[in-house]
Amino acid sequence: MNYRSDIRNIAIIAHVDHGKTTLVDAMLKQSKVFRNNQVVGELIMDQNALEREKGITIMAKNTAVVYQGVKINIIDTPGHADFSGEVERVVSMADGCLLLVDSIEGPMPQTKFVLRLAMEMGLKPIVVINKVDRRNSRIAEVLKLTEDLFLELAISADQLDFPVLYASAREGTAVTELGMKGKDIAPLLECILEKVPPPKIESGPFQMLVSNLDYDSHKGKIAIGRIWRGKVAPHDPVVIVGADGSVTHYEISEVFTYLGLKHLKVEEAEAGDIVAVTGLDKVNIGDTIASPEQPEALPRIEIGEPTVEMTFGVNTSPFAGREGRFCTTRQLRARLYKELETNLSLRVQDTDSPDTSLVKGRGELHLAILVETMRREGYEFEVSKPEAITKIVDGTLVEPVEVLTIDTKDEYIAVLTEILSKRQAQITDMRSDDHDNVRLVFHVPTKGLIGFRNAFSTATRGESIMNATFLSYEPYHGDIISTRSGVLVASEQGIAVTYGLNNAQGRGFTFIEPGTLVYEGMIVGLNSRPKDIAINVCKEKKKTNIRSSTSDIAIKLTPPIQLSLEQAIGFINNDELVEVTPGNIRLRKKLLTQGQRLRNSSSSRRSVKKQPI
Ligand SMILES: Nc1nc2c(ncn2[C@@H]2O[C@H](COP(=O)(O)OP(=O)(O)OP(=O)(O)O)[C@@H](O)[C@H]2O)c(=O)[nH]1
Ligand SMILES: [Mg+2]
Repeated sequence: MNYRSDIRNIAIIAHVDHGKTTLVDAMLKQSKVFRNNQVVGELIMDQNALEREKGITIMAKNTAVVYQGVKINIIDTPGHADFSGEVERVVSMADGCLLLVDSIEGPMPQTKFVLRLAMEMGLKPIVVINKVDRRNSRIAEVLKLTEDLFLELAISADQLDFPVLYASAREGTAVTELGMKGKDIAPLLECILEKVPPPKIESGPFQMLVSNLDYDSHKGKIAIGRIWRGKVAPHDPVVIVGADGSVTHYEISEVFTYLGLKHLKVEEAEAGDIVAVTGLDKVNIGDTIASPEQPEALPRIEIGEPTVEMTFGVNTSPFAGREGRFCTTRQLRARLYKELETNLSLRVQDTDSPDTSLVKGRGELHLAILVETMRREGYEFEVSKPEAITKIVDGTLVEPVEVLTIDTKDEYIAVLTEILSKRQAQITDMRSDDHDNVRLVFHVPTKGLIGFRNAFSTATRGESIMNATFLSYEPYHGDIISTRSGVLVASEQGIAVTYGLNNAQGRGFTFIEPGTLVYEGMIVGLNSRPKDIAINVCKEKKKTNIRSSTSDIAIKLTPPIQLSLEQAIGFINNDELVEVTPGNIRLRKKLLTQGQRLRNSSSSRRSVKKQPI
């Protein structure tokens, strides 16, 4: 077995927001891959529009820097638990990893998830305690907790012997000893060269595993992955070994390697490197591309199962087809099935209705990002309330359960425990510090977390942080009775006016501005009582000839609550839908007229002997 000393392949893994992408910025800047006057900004790798808006990484991405003549291929991964499939997809390209841990937050549930994954893949981790510049950092304690995590997760003894660096990714510095003054990120790059094993290379005919796909309007599909054996050059004949073992013959068009943000066209690439190749229009993630001389498949990538599902259907609202470019069943289905090519932890299933598909993902955010992406591409459709996916194991109904970690203040403990107990959560840990900060840990069924984020932000006035990570499947704990009050439903189609909305505000909160087009059955607000009520928000004040002393006083409306897409998805109940178009997000009842809803509720009352309390 040979090694390539001129390459290192590393993945950067961590809990959400611990600074992975910022650390990549620091490495890119230090290695001078940019022109001196080039404005590159922050979070350079988060190039997708939604990533930039949300300030989170959604897709794993490759880049590379050269340090002391050695090329370091870097894979930046997302830290949010909903995008864990992305981490699972790409870690097999690496030989080592940087495990980042925030110097205040310490190891979090997702830190454990990604470290376990790295250990299982046999990667050698380098621990980077990040954000050491932050006031209140508790570095020694965080290091101790990280060591405990290693003890818990290590598979072999040598995994316990890991180097530790202390970094401020934002300032672009890293040091090997606590207390040293950092001046640049070089100590980290040196540590990577020294501690990450150089890639092993097998001699023999070409073989690479496809870990990612990209598209280019000129080049077509781009397959990205690591070469495990042999060499590849433009015009080489190759075969693709598919999931079913099928072998298809192709010719490589072009070969690229990474440097900074660029793809470099090369004449040849060798085992150990991470490359992008074009010319293979039928390739999928997980396939092996190999020389026809020895077409052996590499083990396919294993991805965890989805935990949450919702329906995506053709828009059936009275406003259907007005705003979207792609509105038909065929277009919607084709788009969803196309998504499966790159979004590995997603599943799409046909339903009894030809207009509706069932889409399964790793969490509400995973699905919401897909909804938002499609909306921006011009799709128009409707989605249902997300539901946790249950299954039968050995004759028992089981459901997904998650670990929920909340960082909050003492004053919110009571309200949070109350909200969460209705959602079947059980507290498993509670730790406070001397400054009224407290960390609460719960085990909660996934179904109890749906829509929880809205309630959580309101209850803690946006001052707390929550994170949830899949724990295990457990026997079904029973249904949760809706915790939300009723809604205000428009009783007529038309344009909402101040007078009508003012009446609605007498009942609760409204979601729309005057001038908004509404249809019968559209949800326009939240009732303060448990039941839904129909209300005519288009109703004008009756004109009279008598001038009253108050008639000239303008009505002052309370500003409406504007729900974001994620909030809207978390808000709706089972008998409601979110209508998504490029221009609008509307909430609606599934049954639009009051008559239909009344008939439905009386027939369902007849079929249930005892009403739930
Ligand atoms: N004070 C301080 N802030 C940092 C440091 N590194 C990152 N941050 C900040 O932490 C936030 C999150 O940084 P990111 O680099 O996006 O974190 P990430 O791990 O890539 O996040 P995800 O990809 O969404 O999981 C940003 O606001 C950064 O500016 C650091 O060393 N010190
Ligand atoms: Mg990131």
